[in-house]
Amino acid sequence: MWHFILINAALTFCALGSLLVPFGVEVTWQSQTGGQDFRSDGLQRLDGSFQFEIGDFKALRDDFIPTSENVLEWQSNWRSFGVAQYDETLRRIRGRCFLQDNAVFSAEDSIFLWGYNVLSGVDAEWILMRNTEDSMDGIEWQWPGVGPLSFPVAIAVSQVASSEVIIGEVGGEDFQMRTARPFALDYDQWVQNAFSVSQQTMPLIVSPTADPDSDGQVNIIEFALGTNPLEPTQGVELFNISTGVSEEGDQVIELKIRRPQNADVRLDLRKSPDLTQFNEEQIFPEMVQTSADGEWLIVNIEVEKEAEFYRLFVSAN
Ligand SMILES: [Ca+2]
Repeated sequence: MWHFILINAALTFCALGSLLVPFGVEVTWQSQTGGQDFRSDGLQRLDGSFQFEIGDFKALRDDFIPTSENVLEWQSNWRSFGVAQYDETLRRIRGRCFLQDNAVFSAEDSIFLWGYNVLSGVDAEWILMRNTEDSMDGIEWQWPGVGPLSFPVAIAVSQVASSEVIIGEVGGEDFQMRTARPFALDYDQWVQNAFSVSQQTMPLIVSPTADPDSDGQVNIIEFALGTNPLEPTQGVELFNISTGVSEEGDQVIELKIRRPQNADVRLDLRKSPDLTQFNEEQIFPEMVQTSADGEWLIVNIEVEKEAEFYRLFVSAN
């Protein structure tokens, strides 16, 4: 058992920080070993594809409140202090972060623990915990107010080492957490989030083929990319094409299509001999490539003729 003594402990390691480490403090954050930690189905245990970040949502502004309905906006507002991979052997997370001061642990500020799996886009899941200010004993950490699941989890600074943040279950002995599936927006929901009420009545602004910010990306593509349809976006493309050579020495064209993460959108790649007729058969990607700028679906096309045409259909599901 431990007690929630976050505020006192925060004061303690503030003093430690100023005495021992003049320019900052290292904070260890971890959950208890042997946690009962499950994916959203409540059956599969968390595995090493999950990573957790400790941080806050103040990258862009001070008053952003994450909910399950604005998941699309989390990344751009997120300020990460540290990352840790879930240890599936010990069934815990444990990370260290180095902070210039411990103000983020004060009662006035909310820091968050954000977990998500990094391997699969369609099967992506997340969990988000934050501190609340309504406990007399300290700051408890709970799910955001709006969420598909309500599993209370708590976080506290350990009494043993004042620079250690422990995550545990409220009112129970075993730590337990369970992830949620991401909120995949459909087109109408995206329109409601992206445009003002008056704009939503104007088809020239909100239709899937409109391009109100004149950046060349129509709304359905902005939806698939998760970009802002009212601010021109540079350098984020739905697909790109490059040439290469296959293992057999043949010339190939590599088509990379960005995999939509949180948009309920359908992508169909079709081949055409003349840009008039398009084959019924959909071309499926051969692999998924994960890189720093996201996940890409890869299609390798062998060059058989002087010219071949392909068209990528993007439609709302
Ligand atoms: Ca646009």
